[in-house]
Amino acid sequence: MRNALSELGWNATFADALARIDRKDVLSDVGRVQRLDRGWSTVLVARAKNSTSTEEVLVELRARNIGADVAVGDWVVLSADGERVEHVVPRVSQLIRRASSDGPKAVPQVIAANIDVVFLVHAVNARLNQRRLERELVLAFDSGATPVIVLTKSDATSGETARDTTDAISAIALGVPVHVVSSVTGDGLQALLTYAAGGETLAVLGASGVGKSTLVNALTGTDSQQTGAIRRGDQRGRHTTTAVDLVPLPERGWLVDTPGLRAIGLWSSGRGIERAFADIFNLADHCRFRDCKHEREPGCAVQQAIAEGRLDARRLEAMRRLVAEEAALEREQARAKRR
Ligand SMILES: Nc1nc2c(ncn2[C@@H]2O[C@H](COP(=O)(O)OP(=O)(O)O)[C@@H](O)[C@H]2O)c(=O)[nH]1
Ligand SMILES: [Mg+2]
Ligand SMILES: [Zn+2]
Repeated sequence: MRNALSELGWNATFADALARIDRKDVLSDVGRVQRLDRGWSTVLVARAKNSTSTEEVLVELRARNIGADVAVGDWVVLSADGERVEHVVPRVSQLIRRASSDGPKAVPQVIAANIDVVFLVHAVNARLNQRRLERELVLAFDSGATPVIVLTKSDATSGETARDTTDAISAIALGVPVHVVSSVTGDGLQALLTYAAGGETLAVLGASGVGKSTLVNALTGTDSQQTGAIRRGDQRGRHTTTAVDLVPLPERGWLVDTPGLRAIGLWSSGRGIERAFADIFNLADHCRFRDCKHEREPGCAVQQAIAEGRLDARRLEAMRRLVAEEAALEREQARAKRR
């Protein structure tokens, strides 16, 4: 068996980041956060299988998060007594959103950390919520993870509908792979597992009811996530995911299920919008004026594409709203920093 920590996703990048942390206590454990509840982390650490063997296994420890800002997927250093999370190793990626989209104060919520690939999950048998997909793509591109679009419930619609939806998405989400799968028949699942073939960590993101938990269970071959399917004698029904959890995949790699997020408020602003709207940015390269606002300027390639039916005006409008939201957030964050 390979080194247990490297099977968990530990690599030279994290080791370098850890080496730069000023640690007084060198004897403390390094582990990965599997689950959070209230002020506690469940942390996976490597231990010798027994006193005579060099083989390692992963074991769960529980530690307090006092003062530490921890997310599922984080690499952490525990205090010598193993009771507290002492340090969080700098993340290579983080899925982060604005915690409340209606409150006046901007507070970030890290949904998951150190994710390599994020599955943006939509149900193919329902009308595509394009505005939501756009937001998810911005969040994913800004996170540092690689987005992949997963259309679930292929068994509940025709192949033709699935192809039309795939084509429509591919035309706007440039360079983002689209997979059509069914967690019921197992169709397409093997292709999703290849994203974790090198030991990567995957996350699923999507609205409630699109089939995230059913997908996680099908991929992991377990029943770790409660799903919305109503069981006999258990009428709790839909919207049942509460905990975020780092779950092992059958061969290699890890998977994080996230609760269904009703709102996806933007938080970090990097080049996410530019990448999620690459089709519009490509058009804008051909506008006559470099600072074209794509309103009434002559020689505007964006307006021309709308006039010719090659670009949906609502998509341009959606991009403008996200740009405005990000600008407002930046002002808010700057104000908070000055305070
Ligand atoms: N037909 C079909 N139903 C599915 C599939 N995946 C999930 N569902 C159903 O969709 C509902 C919501 O699934 P769930 O995994 O709880 O969604 P979540 O809220 O995104 O976690 C449940 O009734 C599932 O049984 C699928 O691939 N095919
Ligand atoms: Mg769920
Ligand atoms: Zn223009």
